[in-house]
Amino acid sequence: MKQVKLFIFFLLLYLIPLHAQDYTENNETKAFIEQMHNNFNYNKEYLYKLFKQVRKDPQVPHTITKKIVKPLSEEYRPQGSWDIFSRVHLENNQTALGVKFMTEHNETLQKAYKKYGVPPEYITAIIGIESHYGKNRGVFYVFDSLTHLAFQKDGKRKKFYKHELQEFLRMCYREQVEPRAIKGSKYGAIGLAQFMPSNYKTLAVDFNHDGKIRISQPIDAIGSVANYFKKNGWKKDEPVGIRVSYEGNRFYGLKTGYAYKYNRKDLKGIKPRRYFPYKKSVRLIKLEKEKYDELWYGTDNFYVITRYNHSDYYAMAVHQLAENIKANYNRLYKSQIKNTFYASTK
Ligand SMILES: [Ca+2]
Repeated sequence: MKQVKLFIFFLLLYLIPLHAQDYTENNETKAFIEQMHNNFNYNKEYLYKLFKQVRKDPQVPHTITKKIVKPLSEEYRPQGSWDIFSRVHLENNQTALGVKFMTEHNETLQKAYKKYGVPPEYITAIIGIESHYGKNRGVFYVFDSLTHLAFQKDGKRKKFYKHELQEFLRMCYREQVEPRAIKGSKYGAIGLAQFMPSNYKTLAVDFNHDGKIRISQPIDAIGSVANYFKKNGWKKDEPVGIRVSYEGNRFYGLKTGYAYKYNRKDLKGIKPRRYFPYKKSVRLIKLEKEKYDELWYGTDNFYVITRYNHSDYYAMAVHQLAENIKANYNRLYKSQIKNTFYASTK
C-alpha cells in the first residue's frame, strides 16, 4: 500500500509541474466550475484541465525587459504629489511618441472622432498612459493571474476577480482565443487600452470590422477607448478643464475632487486663467505641487475620464498629455492642418 501511495505521489509530481498550482481541489474553484457549466454551458472537463495547471508565477519569463536605471540627476526635482505623478506619466518621451501614434493612426482616430465625438489626442493619451502606446501591455498571463486573485487564501476583492475571471473565459470563447496564451497586467487588464475582461464585453468594439475584437491591435483599441468614453457620457466638442486662479498658495475651504460639483457663480474668487465659455457646474481639481497647489476646473468630460480610472490625477495627466500631444502635432503639421485633421471631421 505504501509503495502504491509513493508511486501515486511521484506520478502526481510528474503530472503537475513544480511551477504549477492545482486549483481543482479548492472548493471555491469547484463551485466556480459548476457555475460556468450551469450558467454558460462550459465543459467541466475542459475547465478542470485549465485549473489543474495554473502557473504559480504568471510573469512571462522571456518578455521581461530589464529596467534601465538612469543615473541620478544632479538637478533637484520637486517632490509634491502632483510633481511626482506628472513626471511618471507625462515625461519619458510620452508626448513625442503620442505625436508619432497620432500620425500613424490619423485615419482611424478621425473615424473614431466622427463616430464617438472623442478627439484623437484624448484617445492617444489614454493609450499612451495605459500601455506606453502598446509598448507595455503587461507581462503576465491573465488566466493565471486572475485565478490566483480569485481563489487564493485571504485574497482581497475575490468576488470582483471571480467575475473578471468568468468574463475573461467567456471573452476567450467568444473570440476563440486560447485563455492560457493571453498576456496583460498583473491584475488582468488587457491590450493597448488595458481593458478589464468585464469591460471587454460591453465596451470594446470591432472597429476594423474583421469579425474579431482585438484591443491588442491599434484599430480596435482606438474604437474601444472612444466607445468607452462615449458610453460614459463624453460630450463632443466640450472642454475637459481649465486652470484657475485663487488667493494664496494652498487651497483649502471647499472640497476638491471629481465627486463634488459647484455652480461657477458660487465660486467667488476663483477665476479661469483664460476665457472659458462653459456654463455647467464644475469640479475643483487640486494638484499638490511642492511649493503651491494648482487649481483647475474639471468639466463633465473630465469626470468621464475618471470613469476609466477613478483618480483626479489620472484624468488630469490624460488631459495634459492630450493637450501636449495636440500642440506638438499641430506645430509639426501646421501647413497641412487646415486640410486634414479636424477640418475633414467636422
Ligand atoms: Ca477587429
